[in-house]
Amino acid sequence: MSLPVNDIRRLSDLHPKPQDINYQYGTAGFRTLGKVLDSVLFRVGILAALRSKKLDGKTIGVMVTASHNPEPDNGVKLVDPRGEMLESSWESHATVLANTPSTDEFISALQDFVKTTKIDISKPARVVYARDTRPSGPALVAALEDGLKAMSAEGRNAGVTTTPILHYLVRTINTKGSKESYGTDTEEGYYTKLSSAFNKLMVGRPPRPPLVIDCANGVGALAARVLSRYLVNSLPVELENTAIDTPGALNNSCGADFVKVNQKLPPSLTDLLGPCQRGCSLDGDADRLIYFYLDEHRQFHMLDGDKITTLVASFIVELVKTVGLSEKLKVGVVQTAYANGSSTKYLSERLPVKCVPTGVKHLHHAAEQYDIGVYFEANGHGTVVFSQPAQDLIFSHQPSTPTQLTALTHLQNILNVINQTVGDALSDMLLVEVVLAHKSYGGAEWDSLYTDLPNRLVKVVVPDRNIFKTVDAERRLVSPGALQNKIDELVTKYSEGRSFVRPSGTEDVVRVYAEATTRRQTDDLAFRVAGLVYDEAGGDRSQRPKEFL
Ligand code: G16
Repeated sequence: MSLPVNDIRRLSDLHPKPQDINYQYGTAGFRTLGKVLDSVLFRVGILAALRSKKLDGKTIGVMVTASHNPEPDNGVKLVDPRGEMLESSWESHATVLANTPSTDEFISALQDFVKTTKIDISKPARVVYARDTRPSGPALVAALEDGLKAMSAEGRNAGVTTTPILHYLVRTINTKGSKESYGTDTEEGYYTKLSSAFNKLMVGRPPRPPLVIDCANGVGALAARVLSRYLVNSLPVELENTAIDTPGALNNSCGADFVKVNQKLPPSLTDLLGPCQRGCSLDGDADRLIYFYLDEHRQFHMLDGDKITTLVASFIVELVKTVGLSEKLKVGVVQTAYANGSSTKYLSERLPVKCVPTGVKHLHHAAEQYDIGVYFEANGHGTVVFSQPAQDLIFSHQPSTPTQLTALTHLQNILNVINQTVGDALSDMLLVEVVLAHKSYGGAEWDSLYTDLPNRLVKVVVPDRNIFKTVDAERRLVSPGALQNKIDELVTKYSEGRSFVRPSGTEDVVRVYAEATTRRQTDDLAFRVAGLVYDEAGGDRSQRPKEFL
């Protein structure tokens, strides 16, 4: 059987590739202005069908979202059968196919691809897809559906939902009826699984003040509203920034990325959050989570992905120890270069810690090397993964004392609160709330586990970010030229100074990270490095941002 070339040609002509754009499957799939993604979505539909055929008809996921990016952006990423990110070797195929200039060249590239990758076209193709609330979403989904139609793939439209729910659906569809079943393959199955485990974990815990959830005016607002109905007495919540139909509101002065980058409260929450009340921000597709609280002086404190790692990993280690399984279940942590130096120091003194390049796919795979792997990027994107033997042990172990039995039951319920497929803001929020309730912590107690070094993230717009090449888990630059030496020299002048530079995989910018012992020194270091980056990349002198030193 060969490719349905006539159908592909007919439909591909309806989705021509713009001549002047070079697409790239980056950190989290294709991501750029929504209005130039039509041909990409059509081609991704075909690629998803081929991926399914290659994997013997397993269901592949497609999520249409640009997550934390501004509203005019959109994007698309593929999800592999266990709910994890697309296998990295296929990313370059995706880039090649997205960039073939004409329908004829696209078809010929597809034929080569099918041959070299040995795809059996006679196999079935199954794809489940969803989108976030962006205005460009419906047209892009229609283009994706044309791609599926061209391949006669079986498509399941999961509608408007969060990225983590789409990942959950992929895993549950593919494990249905097997002994590795991950739950019921519906949204209701997702809410029921998470909330029933959460509700059990909260039995007997004292009532807590309401949690304010900043929904970034995105799809998380819909999901948080549904979830809250399942949490009637266990977690009172107040949903804010829920304007999903207001043009321009998505991620605008709100959401996890806004809070992390600006290190301040979304202005819309200023009058809402009381002293010592905790709140959290989701991002545009609800796969990132950042917590915060105001102290008694109404001073803002942020609790980011590093703080979540510390809280969650310490609690899991404690439970494993109480159950008596410390020798059999090794807990480890995965971070990226963005992790605050203080968090890495705190964690490394207690647990194995690995550093990998940015991107959940890298963290997820590294975390799978542990029995229990806790991974969070500082930006609040992460989860906990349990190996299959670890899960089997947790559900078959026979405890010897009532204390062990209680801890084991908690561990089992925690496993069900966690969405192991990918970072999930709502699941992570429930997990954090469980730990806070069990430890009787408020924001201040949690925050006091270690003190963050002041840090600063700066975006630098350059003519071509692709000239920036990194090594050593993105901690060092090898290109352009002598830039790394200049950064090294600068960093030595700051107490506990650290800085690195890397091209973003989701935005057309270069990112600069810096930390040092004081806020003033940190900002000075960050803006000096940003200035070096701007000049080295040939940025226009007349447009040079005035804060760059
Ligand atoms: C995506 C990835 C994250 C990554 C982030 C920023 O998040 O899934 O792993 O940290 O982009 O990546 P970069 O610095 O390369 O732009 P999201 O929430 O936007 O999907």
